[in-house]
Amino acid sequence: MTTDIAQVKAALRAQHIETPSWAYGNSGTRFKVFAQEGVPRTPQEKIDDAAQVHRFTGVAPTVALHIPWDRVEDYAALAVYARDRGVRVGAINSNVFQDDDYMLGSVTNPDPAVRKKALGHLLDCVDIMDATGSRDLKLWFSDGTNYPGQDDIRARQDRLAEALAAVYERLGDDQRFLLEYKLFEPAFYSTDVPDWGTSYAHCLKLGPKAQVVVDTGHHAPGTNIEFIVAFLLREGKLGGFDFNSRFYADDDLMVGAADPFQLFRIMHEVIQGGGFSDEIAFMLDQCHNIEPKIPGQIRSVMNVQEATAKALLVDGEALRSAQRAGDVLGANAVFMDAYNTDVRPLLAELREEMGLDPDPMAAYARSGYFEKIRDERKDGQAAGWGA
Ligand code: LRH
Ligand code: MN
Repeated sequence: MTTDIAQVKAALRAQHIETPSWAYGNSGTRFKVFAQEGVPRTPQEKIDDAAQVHRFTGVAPTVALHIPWDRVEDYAALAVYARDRGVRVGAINSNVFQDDDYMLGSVTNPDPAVRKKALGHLLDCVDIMDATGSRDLKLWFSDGTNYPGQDDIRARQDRLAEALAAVYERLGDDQRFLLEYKLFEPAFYSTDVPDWGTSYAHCLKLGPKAQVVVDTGHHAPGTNIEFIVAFLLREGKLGGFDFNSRFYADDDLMVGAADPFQLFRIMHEVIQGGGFSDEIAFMLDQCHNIEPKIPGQIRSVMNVQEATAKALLVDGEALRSAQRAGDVLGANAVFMDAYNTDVRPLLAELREEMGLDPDPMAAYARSGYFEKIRDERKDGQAAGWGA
């Protein structure tokens, strides 16, 4: 049975990809941060740039904030500022990885005073969600150790569980937290939330407002990420994605750039698992260290659209009947036919039907927006990963 293109277009039109405020600021590695022209200096200017990505793609209506990188006096006013530019404030990202006190950990630190301080920040982030109307609090902990024996692995899990329970308690009925895991870095011996299983176990104990977020750059090489996605969806515990791609470690490159086939396989499991809904937050978490920021985000959104369109074109009936028949090559062929389909004409057509330019990259380049911000943002401190 051929796939209903109208249905595919309807799904793509309803897609919602969240861009991260920090992708518009300067970023780099421990070796160097290459500053770029026209980089935003304030959370408001980051929102202006995020609004451009939505203007040209039509599917990026929210922007995630990171606290304190996006600290403002009045978060409700910031939410209005965003709405006036056609976007909304999305997930609030906590940051307990840059303060001197967190050298030996934040919520897992041996020192109860440091744990109290870290928890205080997490609870402040929920206050911010109340002001911005955000549903999601994204929790990533850099907590871990560098040498065996440095601290008690079990005791650190007790401390983590205590903090998560306190945050869970504070969440409103329509709010949830997404617990992110990461194999390593900045800790190089043990990380307190190193893998999906640890995040899943903590979230399961707490309840429905605690979900797992899958950052596609946070796994050991060779990990079958789509298996994790399928499993968490089946458990009703997949809260969202931090999309990016990597060749080696947490490279935070453009999603789909390093491994477009993996992104397709992930989106296939999302669709198979009924995850193509607002219950799953599709967020980008990237750093454009050497490429222009706004075009980098537009290209990334297009990469997610292309992988999603290909996954929506999988002939489900043919696939299931080949699978039931044990027809290994047949099933794989159905899968690869969708992946090898050039969906760019379909997406260009869809953009035109949405009243958008079929080529968002060219349209942005022609818009003169970059030249405008380059001239406007000459003075002042460009935003980056510093508070
Ligand atoms: C950690 C991480 C986390 C964010 C940070 C910007 O590596 O993926 O999601 O807080 O990047
Ligand atoms: Mn992330």
